[in-house]
Amino acid sequence: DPRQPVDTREAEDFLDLFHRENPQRGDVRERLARVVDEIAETGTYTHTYAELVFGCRVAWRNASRCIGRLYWRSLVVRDLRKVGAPDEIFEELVRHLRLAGQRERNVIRPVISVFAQHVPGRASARLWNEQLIRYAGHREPDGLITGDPRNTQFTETLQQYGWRGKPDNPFDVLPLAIEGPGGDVNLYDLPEHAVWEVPIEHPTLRWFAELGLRWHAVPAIANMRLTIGGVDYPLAPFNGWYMGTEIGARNLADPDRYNLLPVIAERMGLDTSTERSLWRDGALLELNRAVLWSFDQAGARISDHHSESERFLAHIASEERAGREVPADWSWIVPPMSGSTTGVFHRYYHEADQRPAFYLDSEARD
Ligand code: HEM
Ligand code: NRG
Repeated sequence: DPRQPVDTREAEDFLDLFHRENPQRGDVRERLARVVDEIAETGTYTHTYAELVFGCRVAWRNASRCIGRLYWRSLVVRDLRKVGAPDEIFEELVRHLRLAGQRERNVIRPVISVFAQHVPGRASARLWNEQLIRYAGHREPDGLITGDPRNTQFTETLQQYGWRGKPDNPFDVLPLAIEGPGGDVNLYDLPEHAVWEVPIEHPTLRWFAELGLRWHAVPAIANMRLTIGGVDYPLAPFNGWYMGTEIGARNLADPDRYNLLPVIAERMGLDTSTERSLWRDGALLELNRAVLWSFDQAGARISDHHSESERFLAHIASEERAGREVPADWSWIVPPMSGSTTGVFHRYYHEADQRPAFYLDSEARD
């Protein structure tokens, strides 16, 4: 219920955690007493900047599907809690992308932008996009899809609001759809300078570039609700950098995404008449080598699944030294190719739903 006041116990749990891990912040009881008063008066409370930063970093630390958590302390937190108008939100999302992916310096940094918190009984602006950068799925008259089939429905929704895009471009960047608190919807095209893209080529297979593949350098998830100490932040897009398999073993390879393995296997001259030639596996390998090589060429940070697995195991070890268990979901942590060649495959994990956290917003449009 969006009119429910903040749960005081959740606020207490969070403030306890914050003060336990940051003893220099003084006595929790004083702060808690003021927060309880604020909730009684207004139904919610306002985090201090230090609480907000800590809350965002711990939400990442608690993301049980994320293999990239070793660097949770380095998350850059942008405090945009005063920003609520669609035009200003768009401007700040462009700034987020510019700060997160700095093409001229070959830098990708983990960043989160935290917009206005939810206030009981009050509507706030919403972003409909799943990620800040996604490619359209244009349905052609014959039913085939140009682009990313994952986004076909969302593309059609945008078309109902007058967007056209470039229907022959399989990598047609979608506009941002921002719904104001009054229910009006505004579409915004991202400027080119905010969208860093990497053309995909292969280190030895010359024909690979002819496939015309590309992917964006920065994955920026925009449809997850951040919850800290009972307070919800419905708009808090965040990004890190890619692990190669997300692009090479899923986005470009899945049968219901770009489905490129048959095309690549054909070009490689593999025997696609029988599964036992392992043509899918052969094509998958070369596609993933191409993704890593191309991002390296472009100076766009990307991790490979072997190194990222080792880093994640190091993260577990360092968290355990700090007296904390690491919640993790095996089925998301294990990479989608060559699972058993990575260390993360050969063990089980602590499964727990800990807060602060990111949750998929079930109200997000698709
Ligand atoms: C999921 C890697 C940064 C939060 C994932 C996944 C990977 C990954 C491989 C699984 C995605 C999938 O299978 O679709 C990384 C890497 C990062 C990074 C290499 C580099 C720094 C971050 C940051 C945050 C974050 C900065 C938040 C502040 C999450 C969350 C999920 C996730 C919430 C689950 C998404 C879902 O449920 O759909 N990450 N991540 N990650 N990551 Fe990270
Ligand atoms: N698989 C999705 C992105 C999910 C999150 N992955 C990250 N997150 N690397 C895709 O676009 O392929 N991150 O914040 O870096």
